[in-house]
Amino acid sequence: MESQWRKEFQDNGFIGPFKVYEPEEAKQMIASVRKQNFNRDNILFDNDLNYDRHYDIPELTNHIGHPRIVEKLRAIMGHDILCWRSEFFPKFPGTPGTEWHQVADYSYASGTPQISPIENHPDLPMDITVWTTFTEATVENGCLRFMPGSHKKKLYDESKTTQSGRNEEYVAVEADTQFYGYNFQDFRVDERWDPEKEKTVSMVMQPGECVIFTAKCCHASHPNITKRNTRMAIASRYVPTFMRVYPGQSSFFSHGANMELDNYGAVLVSGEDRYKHNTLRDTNNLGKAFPVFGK
Ligand SMILES: O=C(O)CCC(=O)C(=O)O
Repeated sequence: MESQWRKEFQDNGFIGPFKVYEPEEAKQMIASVRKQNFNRDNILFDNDLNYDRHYDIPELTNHIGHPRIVEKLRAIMGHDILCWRSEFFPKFPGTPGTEWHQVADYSYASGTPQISPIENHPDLPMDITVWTTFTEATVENGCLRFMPGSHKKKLYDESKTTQSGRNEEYVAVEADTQFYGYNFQDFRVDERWDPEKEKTVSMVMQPGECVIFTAKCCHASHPNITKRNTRMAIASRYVPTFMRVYPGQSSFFSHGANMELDNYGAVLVSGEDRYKHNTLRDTNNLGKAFPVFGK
C-alpha cells in the first residue's frame, strides 16, 4: 500500500481522497471549530487570516497529527515530519473559484521564501498539503481541481514581481481577486498559457475526507454557485525536518496580514528532529500536547 501511495503521488502530484473522520464526526467537529473561532483569547496570530489555529483550538491540535494522515505522509515524505502551518479554507455561496496556482516556497506572498531546504533530496517532496473537508466538496460548492503531473513543470514563477497582494493592507478574503488578494496569473512563466486548456481533475469529496498534494501540482477550485451550501476545509502543511521554516525571519507578511513569529514553533508530528534548525513547539497555547505518530 505504501509504495502504491508513493508511486501515485510521484506520478500525479496528489493522492486521495482518504477518509479521516466519519461524515457525522466531521460535521460536529467543524461546528465546534467554528464556535471556538470567535474566541481569540489564546490565538497565535491575532488577525483575520486564521493561520495556525491548531495552537488554540484543541480539535485542530489533534487533527494536524491524526494517525490516518501521518501514516500516508510517512509513505511519501519519510518519517521525520513537521507540521509548519494550518489554514482555514471556507468557500461561501456565491464566491469565485480559487484561481490556478503552483507554489514551491511560498515566496509569492511577500517575495521571501517561507520554507527552504538545507540539503538536496530530489526523491522527497519539500512540502505537502493535506486538505481536509468538513462539509461535502462538490463541483457546485467549490471542490478542488488538480492538473495531474504539473508538479514536474515550472508553470508559475513566484519570484516574479506583481502589482497585487504583496505588502498591501488587508484585502478582504476573495473581495477582489480569485487568490485571496493576489492575482496568481501574474506569476505565469508563459503569459500566453491558459490553464483551462489543460487536462484537469475535479476532486469531489465527502465530509471527513482529505486529499494530499504537493502545492507544486497546479491546483484551483470551482466557484461556489450554490445559494446556501458553504464548503469548509482546513489545510495542514508539512515539511521534512531538513527544511527550514521562515528562515531568518521574526515575522512574515501574507494575504494582507502580518504574522509575528515570537511564539511560533513548527510541530513534530512524526519521527525525530536531527537538524535542530527550527524552533519547535510540543504543546499548544492551552498547554495541551500535540500528538506524535506512534507515541
Ligand atoms: O480551498 C481552496 O479553494 C484552495 C486551497 C489551496 O489552494 C491550498 O490548500 O493550497
